[in-house]
Amino acid sequence: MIFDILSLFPQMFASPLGESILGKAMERGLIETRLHNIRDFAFDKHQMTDDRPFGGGEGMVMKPEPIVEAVEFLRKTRPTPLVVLLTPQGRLFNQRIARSLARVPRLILICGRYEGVDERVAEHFTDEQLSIGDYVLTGGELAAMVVVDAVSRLIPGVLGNSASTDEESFTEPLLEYPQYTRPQEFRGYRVPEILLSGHHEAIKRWRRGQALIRTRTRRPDLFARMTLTPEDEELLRQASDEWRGRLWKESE
Ligand code: 9D3
Repeated sequence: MIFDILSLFPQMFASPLGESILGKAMERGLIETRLHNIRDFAFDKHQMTDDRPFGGGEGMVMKPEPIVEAVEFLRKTRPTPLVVLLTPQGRLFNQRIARSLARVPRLILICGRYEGVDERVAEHFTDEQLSIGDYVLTGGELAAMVVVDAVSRLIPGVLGNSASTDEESFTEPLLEYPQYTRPQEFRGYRVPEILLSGHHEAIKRWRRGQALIRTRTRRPDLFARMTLTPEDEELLRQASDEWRGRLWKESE
């Protein structure tokens, strides 16, 4: 999988993509990131990449020529890339989109800066526009890194072998249960007794109950999409009772 990243700040990508899992995947040739400075495709005397908005208004807009020059240069080489623009106006990136992008052999990720990119780039020279969420970033770079990370871990071999990413696509929209490790008591806070019991079936049920109750309280949007079994209903009741008991004890 090849990621061609177009940015005015390609150095921003060095460390996040060079470390840890993605760094290893890069060394092993499973993924490749090619960083391109948009300024290198600005062929006027001052290598201008931005200009004032037509119609007036605050800030600057990225000029279309350098970005389109870069895209057309990269499009000439195989495999033919899918062109993605990172923009607050894009489709909301999610795991389903990550899975579909992981099947493409090559992506061009265009990172905007300032107030954004000339609309003609978005409209006529890209295949897809993506946003990573409803908050304001200073540019598309961090959003591109999120996409590279989420897509790369779906490439076979990138995560070693352990937890299969195929499985993820079939699992429920459920938050995970809480995890604990040693020590058994940390600053007076104990690990839930059930996890030390060695009773594997009971532990499994407790974890399911925890996952269900956290999803209901923290992510009602996900919870609404679930179909609960009668056992789930019972586990939820037990988990809520336990939770109420804990609140009660604390207020005593
Ligand atoms: C404060 C500037 N805003 C005008 C009132 C518009 C604006 C322009 C450019 C807001 C953010 C940006 C830079 N952001 C991105 O390029 C971006 C982004 C984001 O900000 N949030 C979530 N996903 C993305 S993808 C690209």
